[in-house]
Amino acid sequence: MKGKILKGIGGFYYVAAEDSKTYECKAKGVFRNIGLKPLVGDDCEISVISEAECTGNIEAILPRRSELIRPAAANADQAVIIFALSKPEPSLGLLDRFLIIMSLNNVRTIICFNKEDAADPGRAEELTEIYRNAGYSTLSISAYSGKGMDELKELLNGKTTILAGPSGVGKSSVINALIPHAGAVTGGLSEKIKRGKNTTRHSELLQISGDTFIMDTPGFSSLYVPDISGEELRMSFPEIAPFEGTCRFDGCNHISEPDCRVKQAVEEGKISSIRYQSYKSVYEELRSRRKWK
Ligand SMILES: Nc1nc2c(ncn2[C@@H]2O[C@H](COP(=O)(O)OP(=O)(O)OP(=O)(O)O)[C@@H](O)[C@H]2O)c(=O)[nH]1
Ligand SMILES: [Mg+2]
Ligand SMILES: [Zn+2]
Repeated sequence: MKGKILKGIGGFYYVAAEDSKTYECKAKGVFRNIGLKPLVGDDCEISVISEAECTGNIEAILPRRSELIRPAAANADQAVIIFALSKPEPSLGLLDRFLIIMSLNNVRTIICFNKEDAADPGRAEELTEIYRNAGYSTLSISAYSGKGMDELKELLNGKTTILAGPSGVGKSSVINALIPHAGAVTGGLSEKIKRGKNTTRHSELLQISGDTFIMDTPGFSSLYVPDISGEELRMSFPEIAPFEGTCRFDGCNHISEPDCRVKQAVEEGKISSIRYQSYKSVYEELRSRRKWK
């Protein structure tokens, strides 16, 4: 029987099968032998052990459309990254790292700034403008008031979307707003450090309707950009990429080279200086790892 892996905890996989039941399955040793680990979002073939207890074995993983390492997910068509406009304060450097990683994986990303209801006036516009100008789909939303939720729903339609972001920004709250019976557990912020409490511990795929799925994931607090070339880094900033080949020097890194069109665009306010700072900071980090080619 065919099915889809919704969740994996402690060696068990929860598979929504064709008969509309969810089976608790183990993955047979055969996967380990070939170095394949079932992922949430995988389509698979299962054999039923007990119909009454809804238990079974995963026999085969069907070919993947896409594969993400962190958060681990198979078959995601796109990602929605959520940051709160405040509480917790958004780290744009972290957001930019996520965008680089998704670009390297060829996964389209939509940016959502949540908690619009609690933000200072003008803050939502300020941040959405930075990212819209850079070329991203950007929404300002509120899981509480429902603002922007219809537009978000529209963007999710017919796709499998992975919902990612730091802890406490409202990922699970957004899921509950989209799927009223989802019952995702949500948590407050820690008083002292004003961060999330890592309420969601395991990724879980949920069905919004028909072929529309969304994955809740645990919050992250740091992201590692893999060792990539200078060109790959430049290409993963959609507002910097078009300048390739237009500066005085071929392969200009847009750092300290003379006659750099990117630095000029930053000075003229055509490229956000916040985004350019992120670019520079990742560039320096990659360089300091000394694997720079
Ligand atoms: N003011 C406001 N608070 C919100 C909104 N959405 C979520 N919250 C609150 O933010 C806190 C964290 O929400 P969660 O949904 O648990 O956040 P999360 O991103 O799933 O966090 P982790 O599971 O820890 O990664 C809770 O206290 C929510 O009630 C919103 O739109 N406005
Ligand atoms: Mg959560
Ligand atoms: Zn340049």
